[in-house]
Amino acid sequence: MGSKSDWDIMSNVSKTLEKFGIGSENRVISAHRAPHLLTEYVETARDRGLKVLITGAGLAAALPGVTAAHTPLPVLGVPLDAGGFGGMDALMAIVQMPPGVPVGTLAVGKPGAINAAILAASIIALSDDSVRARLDDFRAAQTQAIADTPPPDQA
Ligand code: RP5
Repeated sequence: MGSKSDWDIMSNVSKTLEKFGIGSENRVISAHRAPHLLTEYVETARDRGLKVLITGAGLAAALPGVTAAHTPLPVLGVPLDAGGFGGMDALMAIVQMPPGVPVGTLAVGKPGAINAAILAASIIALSDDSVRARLDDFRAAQTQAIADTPPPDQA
């Protein structure tokens, strides 16, 4: 994430990944304030065994795009509301990548952070039977938890 101020939302990524038995590294590396550190981190990510990079940033939100520029790994981007435009600024910055350098862009804020982790689990599940089984269980439990009628006092 681009700032420690993003952690309140981005902590939902690692919490969700844990449900699928997926470990993660959590790092604050700003594309604007620490550009050289970002380059080093991203360029070594694949050789260190990382499979998916989940990025979250607000305001100009360069982090996801710059990350994608430095690696062929799948890069997911979570736009964050850091004030001003309700996260629309970050959403537009992250989703509008030039052809050839994709960022899988999620919803603004907590829903996006949770879905980024689930999408990463789906990618990892393609080559990991344990994660695949947990993902199937998660989807089944989610379906099971949906009531097919509203509570009596709202009917
Ligand atoms: C972005 O600027 C960060 O991702 C954060 O969302 C926003 C504000 O950062 P701080 O000023 O709180 O460090 O780079």
